[in-house]
Amino acid sequence: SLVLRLLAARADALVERAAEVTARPVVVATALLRDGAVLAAQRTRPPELAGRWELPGGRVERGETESDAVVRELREELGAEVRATGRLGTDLPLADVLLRVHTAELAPGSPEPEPLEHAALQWVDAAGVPELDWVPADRAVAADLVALLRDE
Ligand code: 9L3
Ligand code: MG
Repeated sequence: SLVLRLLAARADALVERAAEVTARPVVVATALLRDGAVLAAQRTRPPELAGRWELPGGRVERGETESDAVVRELREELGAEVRATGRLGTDLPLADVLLRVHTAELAPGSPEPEPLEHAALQWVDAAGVPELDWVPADRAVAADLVALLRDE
């Protein structure tokens, strides 16, 4: 019937769309949590994002799991040793990448995070999250982040 054909066409379009979204390189952003606060990092580049705050992270490399990338990126950017503990919110398709938010905690004995690649770092609690000048992509998970911090 016409209805079934229309539904089949719609299903095909959705499958195609899913393939397109998953084909983008994944960037992991990490909500590093401690004592009811999350670590925010101030970007230095590009000019339109410099000065605004993000959840630290970066591109997942070939042969790496997302958890591997969380651990490696935070080691590179913060000099800290972390454990990936879960996921937060929904995937955010950006212009050329898919941003996926993970949660993490500092490993016992980890050095204190340092801004090795950022302008500054700050621990932000649930009340502070909505106030911060997040980069647009990370602003999208602010509500989920507040809910998570209030639960902790
Ligand atoms: N990005 C957005 N929010 C984040 C991170 C870590 C990354 N929390 C975006 C910015 C760029 C892309 O992902 O469009 C790649 O990130 P980077 O390599 O410029 O840090
Ligand atoms: Mg990065």
